[in-house]
Amino acid sequence: KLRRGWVECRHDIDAFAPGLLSIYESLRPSEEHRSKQSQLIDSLTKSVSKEWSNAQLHLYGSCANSFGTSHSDVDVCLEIDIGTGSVVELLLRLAEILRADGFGDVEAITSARVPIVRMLDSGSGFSCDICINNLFAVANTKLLRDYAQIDGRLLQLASIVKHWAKLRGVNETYRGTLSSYAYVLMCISFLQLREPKILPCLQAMEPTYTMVVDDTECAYFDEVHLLPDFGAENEESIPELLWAFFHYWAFQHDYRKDVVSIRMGKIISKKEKNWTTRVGNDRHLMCIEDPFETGHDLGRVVDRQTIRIIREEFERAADILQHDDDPCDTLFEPY
Ligand code: 3AT
Ligand code: MG
Repeated sequence: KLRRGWVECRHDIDAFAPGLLSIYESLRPSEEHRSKQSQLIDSLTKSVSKEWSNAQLHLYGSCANSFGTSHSDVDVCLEIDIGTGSVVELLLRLAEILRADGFGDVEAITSARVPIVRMLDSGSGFSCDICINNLFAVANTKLLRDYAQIDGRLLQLASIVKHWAKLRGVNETYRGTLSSYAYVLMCISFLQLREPKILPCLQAMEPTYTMVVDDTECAYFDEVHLLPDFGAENEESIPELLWAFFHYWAFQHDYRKDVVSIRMGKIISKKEKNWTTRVGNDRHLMCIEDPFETGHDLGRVVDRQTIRIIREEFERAADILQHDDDPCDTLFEPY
């Protein structure tokens, strides 16, 4: 396949701004959606505190990191001192309690990498995952939310990319493609690397926020209201950025050497991370470093076959945005 070098995007690409922005608007959760979500959290809190008075519920994932859509599930983390008990026992007990309190379709999924209780709230129709003491997720949720406040284009770009990934079937970790969280990190990194920059690197700045999780310090500059015009010098539009994002991942990212790192605000190398050889199931074919769990590669789920599928999707998307007359339709055609 021909690898293209530096290409300019088409001159009329801004014509697609209204179409793309209306897709973004249609994805935003409604007021009703939000209020149903908080009702669900309230009833969950009641059920949980009856049994464990010292427990705390945290929302994480897209219902709290501002990258949520009307299709997103509700992710909840139960923070609790489990003492000598086990997470699995606790989840089984939690499932019992929720069933007794009338929640529907309650299921404890204890064999997953992150064991959870999953349930369907019949009132709202929401699917809800509850995990125990996964405080890294709570910390990275806040980091993503803070990045989203700096420049509105992050939220627009990432929502459109997530939507694209869902419809094109490349947002399924159990099948070897990437999580929503990975796509948001890819968007943040991409905007940190624009010239002029659209986003800063918050972890490279003087920390104003610190949360310690499992002896790891999660620290960064969180006073983002002090950076209101950070990206203003860069005037790139959403269609330009979306095209450049896909173009980067299709033709410019060096899959053999590069690691995307929002922690460093730049591309780092597999060599310096020691991610050059396969260890166990971690193949490191496409590397996205977690900002706090830095040994964790969000691309580790990707294998030889799925990396081909993902890259073909990036190429397809870049091509459509470059050449198609009606990219807003074609781009999101279900695969
Ligand atoms: P959706 O809108 O639900 O698709 P989301 O942002 O809720 O997007 P996920 O449901 O994939 O994303 O994940 C929920 C949160 O869990 C996001 C992030 O805070 C955390 N998380 C997900 N995957 C990982 C991971 N591999 N390592 C660390 N944290 C993760
Ligand atoms: Mg979610």
